[in-house]
Amino acid sequence: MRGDGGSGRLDVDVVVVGAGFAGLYMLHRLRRAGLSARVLEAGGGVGGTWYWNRYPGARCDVQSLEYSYGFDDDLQQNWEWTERYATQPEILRYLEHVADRFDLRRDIQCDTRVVGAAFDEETATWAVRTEAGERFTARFVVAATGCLSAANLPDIPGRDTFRGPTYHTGRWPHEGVDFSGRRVAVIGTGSSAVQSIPIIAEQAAHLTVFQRTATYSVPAHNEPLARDRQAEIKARYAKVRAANRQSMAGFGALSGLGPPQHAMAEVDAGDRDLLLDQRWQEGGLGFVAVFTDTLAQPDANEVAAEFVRAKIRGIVRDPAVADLLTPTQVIGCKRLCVDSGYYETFNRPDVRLVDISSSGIEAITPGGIRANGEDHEVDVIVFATGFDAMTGALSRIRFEGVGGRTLADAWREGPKTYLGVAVAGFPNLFLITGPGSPSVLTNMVTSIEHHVEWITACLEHLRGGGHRRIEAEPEAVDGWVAYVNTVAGLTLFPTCNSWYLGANIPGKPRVFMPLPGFAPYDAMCADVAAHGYRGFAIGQPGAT
Ligand code: N01
Repeated sequence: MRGDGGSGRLDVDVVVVGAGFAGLYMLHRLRRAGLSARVLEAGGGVGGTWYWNRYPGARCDVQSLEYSYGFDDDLQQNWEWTERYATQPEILRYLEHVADRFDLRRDIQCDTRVVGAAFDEETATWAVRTEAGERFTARFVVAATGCLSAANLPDIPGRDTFRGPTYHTGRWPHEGVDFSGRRVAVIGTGSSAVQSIPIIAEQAAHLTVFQRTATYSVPAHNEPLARDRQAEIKARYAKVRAANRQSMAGFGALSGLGPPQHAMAEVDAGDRDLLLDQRWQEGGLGFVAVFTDTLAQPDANEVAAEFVRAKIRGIVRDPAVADLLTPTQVIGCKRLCVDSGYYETFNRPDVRLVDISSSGIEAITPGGIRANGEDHEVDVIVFATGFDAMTGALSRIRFEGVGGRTLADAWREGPKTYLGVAVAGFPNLFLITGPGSPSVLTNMVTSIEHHVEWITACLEHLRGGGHRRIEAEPEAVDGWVAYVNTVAGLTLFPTCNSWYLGANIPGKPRVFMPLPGFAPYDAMCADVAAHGYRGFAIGQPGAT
């Protein structure tokens, strides 16, 4: 299977980079289409996000019965989920089961980090390089690299002088971490922090949380999944999956409350709290679906935001701490968090919240963290500081397209794609859930299945026509980037410093990267395919 250093002979039809939800399903579909493939995975096993993110409390914010593959009815009928929201170990077991069930492992090479890929215009092939110096030649490359896989470890002065252990939530040690008797610092208050803080607080001698921006969190109301509830959903699984595929976010079919019915202004003031309370009681990400315009109209958003702020003030006993925990930005602008006892944790006498909103962390010292002129002595630091989202994993690979231009250069002012799957100047390269697609604003599994199926159909189309080359046209890319900006501009998403905008990474161009709305998007992709892959140049130049 190993490459021969560029003689033009193909090792495989397709190299897939990454063996998470996207890479596993991509491999399965490629095989079924009769194409040969090799999956190259940096991790020591399959699972992607669920291989790396082993921090305490890690679980999915989308319900298990929705956050799972729908492509195989036997699989979805046979697999038994144990909780409403699955834990990281359970999701990893599921993905390992999928790898075994479909005999995928023989084409997956783990511990193999892809560092570069160069397109050869003469042969219309990619030469893929790994960190260990292996080379693979393939007609196509599919980047199944994940939207949230490049960990962001902020460059805080003195970071490497700390004398105790440090951990990033997205690179958690497999053997786990014992916090008992330790003084722990957590930096960050996004989803990973919100999930891990209550559990770390239970174990640690003392916990200090460093908060730059207060976060909105809605209760998960996680619980064991009753057998009869699971059986009832499985009996109508096809309908559940179909409903999610026609929804804005790729999930929500299990909600007893359904999609939003009314704009905020259409609801009597007295009924608004009732609707909000129903969503709060149901819990989870569906909270923002309370009004049709929660994410579009400032007034509607403020009503939902103020409801959560009142909840925070009701839960947190110390008014000064409650104040610090109360967010001021638009709700849903940064990804909503889902928790089990997050705000309650700050009622513990052994937990302290440190506000670093005005001047950040001054320094990490050998003995702890300095902020606001105060030294906080700690034994362990947990970086819950997120990811270089959507573009980070791609830009860490040196993709060289037509004329040797790198992807990093092509995206210097922000990512530019067509449909979120293709890039002008990078023929035969496909992105799964790339920037410009709904991806992180949806149930990732719904978006992944959609892209994998679309890419597979495209490859079959090329083979049917005897074509060896496909490339997004620059005009199509420009049109798509403009469209994504227009849609994002109709929402409140661009109004805060979120990772959706790249705002968490110093120097990263500020561009709203995902496209809001799954349902109209999938129809647009189908339309492009139905019109002979409109916006793509197929079979030229040089190679048909
Ligand atoms: O990362 P984040 P995450 N100094 O970027 C702070 C998905 N996910 O790993 O908001 C001090 O959300 C940063 O502060 P600010 C989900 O899509 C899903 O928690 O930038 N602080 C923020 O508080 C999620 O959105 C699930 O001001 C710094 C935090 O660190 C995404 O992954 C679970 C800092 C980072 O929060 C990322 O979540 C977990 C600095 N220099 C994650 N730099 C489930 O489905 C950053 N921060 C369960």
